Amino acid sequence: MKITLVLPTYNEAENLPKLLPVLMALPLPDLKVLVVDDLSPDGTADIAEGIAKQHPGRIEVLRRNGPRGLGRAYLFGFDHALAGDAEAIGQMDCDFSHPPEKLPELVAKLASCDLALGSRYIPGGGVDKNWPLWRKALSRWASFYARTILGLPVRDVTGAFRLWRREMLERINYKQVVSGGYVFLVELLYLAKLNGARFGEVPIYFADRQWGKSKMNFKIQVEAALRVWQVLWRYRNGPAK
Ligand SMILES: Nc1nc2c(ncn2[C@@H]2O[C@H](COP(=O)(O)OP(=O)(O)OP(=O)(O)O)[C@@H](O)[C@H]2O)c(=O)[nH]1
Ligand SMILES: [Mg+2]
Repeated sequence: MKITLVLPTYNEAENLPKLLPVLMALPLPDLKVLVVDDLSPDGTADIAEGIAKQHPGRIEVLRRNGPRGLGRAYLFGFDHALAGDAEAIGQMDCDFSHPPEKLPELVAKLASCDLALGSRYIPGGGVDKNWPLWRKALSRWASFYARTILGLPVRDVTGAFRLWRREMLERINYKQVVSGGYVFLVELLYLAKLNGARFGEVPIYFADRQWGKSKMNFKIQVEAALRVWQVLWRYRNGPAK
């Protein structure tokens, strides 16, 4: 299966040179990686270009120079991936929180679903053992809360380790997604549900980033939770086709 993995990066100069070789060594010969960098001041994009030269045709680097943002970077990457020949499009963080060795399991899962998710909250999954209790509780609560409000049939709704069948990603008309941050991820799932997606989940252990700076905090998560209601309201008359 031809897979294009969209890898958004912002200041990942430490992680990217470790992650790309691991991805290239997976037993997925038709895997391509699309690095979508938002002009990281630490030179992530240049580093990516250097590594890309060692893997001709398998790594591409896109430099965005609009306003930065994870959601926007994904939408840009999706456009590019769909313009190519990918049969499946992946999403993944670049900081090893999403175990790259689990990607083949997502690929296998996609045989029986339209969207395969790396999931922290099904048996066999988990979150970093060093997370403080408040963060564990908040993350679990956020997933429970969002999935209840939106009726999502999955356990982990804010994770970004995902693999889409091309047809499903095309069908959801993702250009209508307006949320940023974690809610961007929730909104994508909701659109998939409204479009009749079959979901699959693969357990993952989510480890905290070891290198590079964290942008997580309490405020970001609470704000995200409130915005779930906006998502529900936005599609009250159904999604745009
Ligand atoms: N292109 C792009 N990528 C981003 C941006 N913000 C974050 N990223 C990338 O998106 C992925 C997830 O971001 P993280 O900073 O790891 O977010 P998080 O996992 O919620 O929090 P920490 O790991 O604790 O920092 C990483 O690969 C980041 O490099 C952005 O504005 N633009
Ligand atoms: Mg992270």
